Amino acid sequence: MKSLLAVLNGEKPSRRPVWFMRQAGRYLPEYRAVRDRKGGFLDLCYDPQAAAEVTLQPLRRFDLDAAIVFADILVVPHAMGVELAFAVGEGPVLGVVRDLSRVRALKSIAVTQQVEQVCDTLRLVKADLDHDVALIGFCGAPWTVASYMIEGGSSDERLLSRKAAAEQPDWFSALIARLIDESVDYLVAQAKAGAEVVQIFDSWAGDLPWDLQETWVQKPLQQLAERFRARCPGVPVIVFARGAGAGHLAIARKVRPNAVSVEAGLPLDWARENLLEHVVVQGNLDPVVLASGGVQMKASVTRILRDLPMERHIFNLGHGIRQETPPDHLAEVVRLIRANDG
Ligand code: 1CP
Repeated sequence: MKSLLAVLNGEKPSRRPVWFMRQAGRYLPEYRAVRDRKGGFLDLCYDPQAAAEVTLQPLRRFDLDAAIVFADILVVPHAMGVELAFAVGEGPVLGVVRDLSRVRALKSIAVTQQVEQVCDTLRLVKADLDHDVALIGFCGAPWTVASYMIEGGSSDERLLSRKAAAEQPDWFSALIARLIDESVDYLVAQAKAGAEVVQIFDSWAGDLPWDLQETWVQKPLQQLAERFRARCPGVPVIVFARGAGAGHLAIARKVRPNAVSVEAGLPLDWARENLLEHVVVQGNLDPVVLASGGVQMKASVTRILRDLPMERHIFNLGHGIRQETPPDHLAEVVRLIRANDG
């Protein structure tokens, strides 16, 4: 069985599975070449041939255990009818959703071209994948995706979103509910198109105080995961609630994913003692340490390998790869992991 699937199913893998969040992207010259040829990031996302090509690029360089479909968490709002553009050198720019009439105008993603194109990418990648590499589909979590819709793009503090979570106006609850519905359908579509695992990215989970995390992070994740599992039993779920800290334990218990992905700041001895009896742990090399390389990178990798057993761990980063990362550093990390497999 593929190592990633073995670990997620509670079985002993033949080696420690490893993949990297944002493993396809701008740190790879071959990615930049394809993106430039396609004219931009969104054109690349919605061109299944090109998206399949960049999905497979990191697999050609590194001995990895998973491919993650090349798309973005903002495909869901885009398919729901929200305007979306990626300005050169800047982050995403979205049409703002901040009242009930805008929430009511959101469409169902079921038959959109955007979703169809991501599914076509999955089918193309699946047909080309080595037999021991697993294919991951993904979506953003309701809280994180809502924050982009409320702010109209990236934002340092996400204050409008955090105020909405605190004040709980009708439109905010309605927006979260709509995102749960559409994200379930989106993940089911990806599983049907060949995704063998799905990951839910809640990159801004750590923005909220504890009681509001229960309401706007944990509960939506729980509903999303339960409804997905009911329709796709047997497809493992990984939840990345970045910055949840000790909250990863509540997520493990309530959301009951197969694995939780943890940020670089989470002590892995704590994770071993508290999380491993409930879930597999994924993570958590710091992306800045990966970009720096050298002695510290080696020390960090060695410590992660020591702290978590191979049959309950998926090696990954604490957040996505940074653009300035030399690809050689990933190759070295993979070598260190393989040398430890024994
Ligand atoms: O310039 C470029 O080529 C675009 C850079 C880029 C890439 C490579 C963006 C824009 N998205 C992606 C792909 C992507 N995004 C993937 C698939 C590729 C892979 O993992 O190999 C995935 C899983 C994502 C997920 C994603 N997009 C997240 C969650 C993970 C995280 O990093 O926290 C988020 C928050 C986004 C939004 C997004 N997409 C892109 C940008 C610049 C942003 C904003 C990020 C921010 O606000 O800080």
